[in-house]
Amino acid sequence: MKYFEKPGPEMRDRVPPGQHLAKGFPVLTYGDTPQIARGEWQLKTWGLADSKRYTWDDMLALPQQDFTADFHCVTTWSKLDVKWTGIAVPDFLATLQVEPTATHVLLHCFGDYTTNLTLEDFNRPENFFAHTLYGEPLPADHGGPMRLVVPHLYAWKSAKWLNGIEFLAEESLGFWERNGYHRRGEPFAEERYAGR
Ligand SMILES: Nc1nc2c(c(=O)[nH]1)N[C@H]1C(S)=C(S)[C@@H](COP(=O)(O)O)O[C@H]1N2
Ligand SMILES: [Mo]
Repeated sequence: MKYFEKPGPEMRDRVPPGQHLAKGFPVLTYGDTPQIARGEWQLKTWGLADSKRYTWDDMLALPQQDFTADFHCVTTWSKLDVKWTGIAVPDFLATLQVEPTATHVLLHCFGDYTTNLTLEDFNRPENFFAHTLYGEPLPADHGGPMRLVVPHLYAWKSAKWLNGIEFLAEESLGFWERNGYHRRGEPFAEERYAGR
């Protein structure tokens, strides 16, 4: 059985250096997969922004969009054209007062996983909170009931089981970033590890 395939010519410019196309959609999780009911799920915001708590219903009341996005894991697999439904980050941020001094966010997840982004890398129209994958409720192993997807950076930035966004005036490194991964993680520049 073949698990990886070489990208065809039309795909080549969409597959970053050192990456291969995965068959299927692999699951990559550090630690256990939490089982969280939609009704229990909440997203908190704090730091240099309003301290708020968004429920499932609060998120579904925001504009819903379909997204097609490429997904690049630093362990060298990529998956193109993943189909999701969710809420664009700028639509979410429009419901929140963020202080002008905020320049970074630290994303927090159930199970204590964290990952960092600059506010600029976070607040992009192609980034989204995802609750649906290929028309089905986002499975728990892929981060359901709600995850973030940040297509332009390596997928460790796409926080599964997201439950908090901390707004900061400086960079605060997340779990993998403290353990040797690059602070930003741009796949076409192969920003895999710190110090590169
Ligand atoms: N909470 C949490 N989010 C996470 C991870 C994790 O271990 N915990 N792994 C990251 C990594 S390294 C990748 S490649 C993607 C994998 O997402 P998938 O399992 O849906 O393919 O989730 C990212 N988000
Ligand atoms: Mo990954």
